[in-house]
Amino acid sequence: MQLEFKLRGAVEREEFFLEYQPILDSKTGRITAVEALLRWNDPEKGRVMPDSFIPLAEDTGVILPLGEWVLRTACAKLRQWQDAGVMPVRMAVNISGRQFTQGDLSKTVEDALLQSGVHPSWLELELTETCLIKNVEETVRKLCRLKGLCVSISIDDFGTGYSSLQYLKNFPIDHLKIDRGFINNVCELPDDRAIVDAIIGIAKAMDLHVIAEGVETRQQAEHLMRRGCDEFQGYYFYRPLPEEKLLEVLASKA
Ligand code: G
Ligand code: G
Ligand code: MN
Ligand code: NA
Repeated sequence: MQLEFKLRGAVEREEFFLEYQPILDSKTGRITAVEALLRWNDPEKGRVMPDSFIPLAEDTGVILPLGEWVLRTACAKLRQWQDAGVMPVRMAVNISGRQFTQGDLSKTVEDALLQSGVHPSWLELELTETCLIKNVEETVRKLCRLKGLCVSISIDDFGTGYSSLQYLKNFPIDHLKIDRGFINNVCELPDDRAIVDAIIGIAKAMDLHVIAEGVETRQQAEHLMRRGCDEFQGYYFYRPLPEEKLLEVLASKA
């Protein structure tokens, strides 16, 4: 309760900020996207990571105004960078279950795009399997409305939820992000290697773009590239970066 109260106030006081983790094209090594990752600058405790407040924000509904702040800020930053002539990248934003099922997500996304003037094709929404599978018909309607805005849709942490192939076929999705739990030991464990191969195979068959998360070694990157993975994200390449650092990196690559 105490924390809930603090969290609500923190949204109003704008105590949050975003970090950005680059995502690279596996063939060219160019940065094609960044994932926006939320941090809370708590005046008492300092920097707080999302795992310690997102679950509570979800339970209490604070995630709705907070998620709106993330979308507005991510789009505003994209616009600012584009105006400054920074190398263009997609911006991937994490959407929590409650934002998708309960909030009017397409309205929030549309407003953030209109306010910033960013072209929708630069915005990518990361949804999890668990949030999509709750009410499949409603999900298809919601996804179609979002796709109508021309944003792209990813399934985040793929492989950890229900992974129903039926819905993959019916949902208008653009990217699959393979959960980092499978990438961790992809070079050592035959089971994990087989799972990753299967996910890449399914994605190719359905014309989806595949992103490997949590790539931590060169061996993993080389293996995944040989298997046809399209994009990489992970500590081997970049950790989540503060805005300043990201802009330096993008400037050095342009
Ligand atoms: O940044 P870090 O790896 O600590 O993120 C931990 C978790 O928090 C991840 O599962 C990530 O998806 C989630 N997360 C990070 N930023 C956001 C956000 O803006 N909104 C939501 N809903 N989840 C986020
Ligand atoms: O659930 P989601 O995929 O949104 O989680 C993103 C989280 O994964 C971020 O908190 C980010 O810090 C973390 N992350 C990104 N790359 C790596 C990596 O290579 N290794 C590990 N352990 N975590 C990573
Ligand atoms: Mn994510
Ligand atoms: Na993920």
